[in-house]
Amino acid sequence: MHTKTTLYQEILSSKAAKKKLLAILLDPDKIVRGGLEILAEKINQSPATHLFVGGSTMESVQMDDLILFLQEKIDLPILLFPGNPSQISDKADGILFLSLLSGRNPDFLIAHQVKAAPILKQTQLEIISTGYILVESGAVTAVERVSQTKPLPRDQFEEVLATALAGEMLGSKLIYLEAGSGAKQTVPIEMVRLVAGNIQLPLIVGGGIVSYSQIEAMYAAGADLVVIGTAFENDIHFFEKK
Ligand code: 1GP
Repeated sequence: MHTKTTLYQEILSSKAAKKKLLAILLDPDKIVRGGLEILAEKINQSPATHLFVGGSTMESVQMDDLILFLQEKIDLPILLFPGNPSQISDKADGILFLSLLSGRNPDFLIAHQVKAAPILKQTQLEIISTGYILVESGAVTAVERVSQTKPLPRDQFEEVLATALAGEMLGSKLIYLEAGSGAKQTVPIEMVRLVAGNIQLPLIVGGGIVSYSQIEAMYAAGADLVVIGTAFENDIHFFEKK
């Protein structure tokens, strides 16, 4: 178990030291139980610095079992990346406490958070407030479907930056630019550059990133942490193919 309150400090220190971070996102719905041992082995061999765990329909009881297994096998901080409050597990190290700032659905802006707060209060999880910004990526993604919100258009750079700035001013600790899991197109590189250059907060970028060159391009544009979900899900050897 990683020590409480240090995860965010570690992210800040990494940013200050220009050490780039990489999270593997595991969607519990898509994990094949029989494949967990090999999955853990591949994660351990990968350059990942964090594990994000989250999905759209997962029940917390299964989440507990999965996280306990991962804690035992993998020495990386585990952060929940929840689709809804039922996915909270106190077995993880922390939680990205998301507010979907790009949308105008109050459920995902504040109502789920109100429901989650008393539950989180009972846990030891490190809570990391995250301004979550969905950017259009060519097709309807699960985030759009589940949240019933529209992503921000991919040519509206100023709107995306204004949203990120609002998140920073509201007190988010991280900004997450999201194209959506399995997105056809990533968040535009120039949009990442604009946002990274105008906020102080660590910037997470994810969605549709399927190659090392894209990861490097996101880092070069100013992303502090890149998230890889689908590419690793589809190919467990992804990180061996640098
Ligand atoms: C989704 O940003 C993450 O929330 C990761 O997306 O599955 O496309 O890598 P991918």
